[in-house]
Amino acid sequence: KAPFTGVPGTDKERTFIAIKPDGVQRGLIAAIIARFENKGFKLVALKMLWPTKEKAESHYADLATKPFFKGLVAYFSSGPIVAMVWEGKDAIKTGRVLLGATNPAAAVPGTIRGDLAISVGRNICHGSDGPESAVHEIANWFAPEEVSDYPRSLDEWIVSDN
Ligand code: IDP
Ligand code: MG
Repeated sequence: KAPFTGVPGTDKERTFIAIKPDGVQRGLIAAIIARFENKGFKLVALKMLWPTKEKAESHYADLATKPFFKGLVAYFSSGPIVAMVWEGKDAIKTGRVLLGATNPAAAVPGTIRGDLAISVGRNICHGSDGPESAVHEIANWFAPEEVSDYPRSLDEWIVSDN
């Protein structure tokens, strides 16, 4: 059985994806989930929660020295978010591709931010940027029993290298 944070580099790679408070307020939950679901990734955990300032700070700990950190923590804890774990081959890297560039002004059309957002301070979604942050973020927001390890009969129609 895979550790609940996933196994990077395998079909069990897992990434933490969140719909930020602005994405929830704007009614974009279903639209954002659909991008990941339609792509073929497997949803293994999902919940709505209102982040405390402390949890937002630990989530973004690596950005603590940035000038925008205080505002970022206020933004991320300003309302409920939808926290998710998505699984699949290259889920971390490809998840970032689906989100688009951090600044929506630079995000290409076809990406979530490129299609649905304008401003870097209101870019509607979050995705882990590498294997270490995926492990840290999944463990920051989820308990092991909240992540479901399950087979999908469709998997052989979604993943093959030959
Ligand atoms: P990412 O979300 O694409 O991984 P990071 O550099 O990790 O981008 O930054 C985390 C979040 O901080 C961004 O998604 C965005 O909401 C916010 N942010 C990043 N840069 C700026 C900035 O220059 N001004 C305001 N907010 C920023
Ligand atoms: Mg980041």
